[in-house]
Amino acid sequence: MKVTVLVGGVGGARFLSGVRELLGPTPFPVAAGDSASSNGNEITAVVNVGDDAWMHGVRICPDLDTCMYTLGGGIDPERSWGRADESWHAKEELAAYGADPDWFGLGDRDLATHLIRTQMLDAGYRLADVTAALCRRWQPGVRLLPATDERHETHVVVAKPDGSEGERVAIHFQEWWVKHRAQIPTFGFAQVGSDDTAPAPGVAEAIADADIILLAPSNPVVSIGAIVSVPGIRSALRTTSAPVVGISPVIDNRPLRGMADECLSVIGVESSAEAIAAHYGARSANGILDGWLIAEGDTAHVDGIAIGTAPLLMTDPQTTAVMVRDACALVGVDIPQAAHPDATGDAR
Ligand code: FO1
Repeated sequence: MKVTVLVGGVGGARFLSGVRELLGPTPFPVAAGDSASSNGNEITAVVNVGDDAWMHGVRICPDLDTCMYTLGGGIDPERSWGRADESWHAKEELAAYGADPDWFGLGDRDLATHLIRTQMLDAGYRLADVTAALCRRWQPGVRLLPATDERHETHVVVAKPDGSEGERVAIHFQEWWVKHRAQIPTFGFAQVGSDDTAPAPGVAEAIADADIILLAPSNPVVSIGAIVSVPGIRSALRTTSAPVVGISPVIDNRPLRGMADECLSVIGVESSAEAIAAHYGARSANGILDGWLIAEGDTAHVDGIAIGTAPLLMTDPQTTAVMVRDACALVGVDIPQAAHPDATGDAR
């Protein structure tokens, strides 16, 4: 079974843990033509790179690192980003020199990841190869692919802080998210990067050859939206023979984490299971969804999209695995119980 998952940061990483729990780890490295894991399953995550930023001379890839650390056992469990047992000496020293930015949590252990990545990028390696090299250490048990190797950053159009009425400026997503907590007047999002942005090697194939494609319950705008905005990815989703199923990022029509509601309101989409599904659209109507799994108690009716309900709290990989099975079943893809030796029994 080949499963391809579009993921952002925290929610995406948790969801991936459930996919791995259900299907079993994908051996590393998965090169084209490699035999998949012992039970024939292969999980590929197409990860958002819109959050990526140059800071203090190093390239930071928050969503790739959050997935790698979460699945590799190095994530800080409280923050859900960055490394466990972290220290902040480099950050403090940079601040003592007045180096900007001083608002971003650059951890000492995390810094090693950014230094390795920056050195490899400088040596001419593609981001996909850098990610594979970093994963040799972390062994996430799924293949992590950046949506694109190119710069494709999310920038945010906001009111100019000290500008006159109506003046606007674009700031990097991280500044909007971390420094301002999205609490400043915001007018839109734009992807900034190279003109020849294309899906990273392996992404188009992972979408075309999949048995099923899952959209993790990540931020529909700055995570899933940023991935789908990579030229070629939306058309790949619309033409693949695999069914595409999304998992709603809201419960009781409220996002669980992050600031999905702020992002959705900026683009004029209500933070409801139905509005988000309509925003993604049915594949039969120029959109990208065949199925949409929503929280029990929420409702959604969108022509052309099969709606299912399930408990959507990702409390642990075993619980999330049940949710993943439900999402697959929604479009007739039945994951056999024995898909993975210690796959969860059907609790319900
Ligand atoms: N999120 C924060 O809210 N504050 C931070 O200081 C912060 C630092 C940081 C450093 C490395 C990294 O990989 C992620 C980091 N994040 C931080 C999360 C980051 O902003 C993500 O882009 C968002 O969580 C959205 O996925």
